[in-house]
Amino acid sequence: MEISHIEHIGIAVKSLEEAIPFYENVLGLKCYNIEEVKDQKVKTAFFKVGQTKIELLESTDPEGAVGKFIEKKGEGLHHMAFAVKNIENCLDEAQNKDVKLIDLKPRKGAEGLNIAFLHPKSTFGVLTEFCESQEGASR
Ligand code: CMX
Repeated sequence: MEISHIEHIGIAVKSLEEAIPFYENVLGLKCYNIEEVKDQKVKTAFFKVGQTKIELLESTDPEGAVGKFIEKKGEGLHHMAFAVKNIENCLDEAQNKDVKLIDLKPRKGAEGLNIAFLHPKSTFGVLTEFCESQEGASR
């Protein structure tokens, strides 16, 4: 498996509008993109920290993954995403090593990346995501 860096860290928040000023006015980061990912039932806001991004996640539906997470656990760290070269190979390898996959095949996530999640019950409690950029898509 070829992981190059942590692509982003996902943080569940109740309100982007309330959370963004902490990242901008206290940490001095700049929100460069706000995007709704309809099939994930979230609105996202992105900040860059070196090569890694912070992705704030606001739920748009209490029955979605982030809505349920906030209801159960409150705001906080939601997932960690690794940048990978070949996402299908990574999924095959994880599955062959008995890791439970949420997504058997990659799908489109925020910023047009190909993404797939591994189940937190087989990754020591951390919801884990693979992200493949367009450059990484060539086999
Ligand atoms: N991190 C760690 N554990 C988590 C978790 C998370 N983010 N989300 C849920 N869990 C745990 C719950 O605490 C629960 O544990 P217990 O059984 O010990 O109580 C268990 O997983 C099941 O949780 P649930 O609330 O019943 O939720 P579901 O099983 O319906 O769904 C999951 C859980 C991980 C499969 C689902 O959230 C999922 O498919 N996530 C991937 C997609 C996603 O998170 N999308 C939002 C972000 C999208 C983006 O970045 O664009």
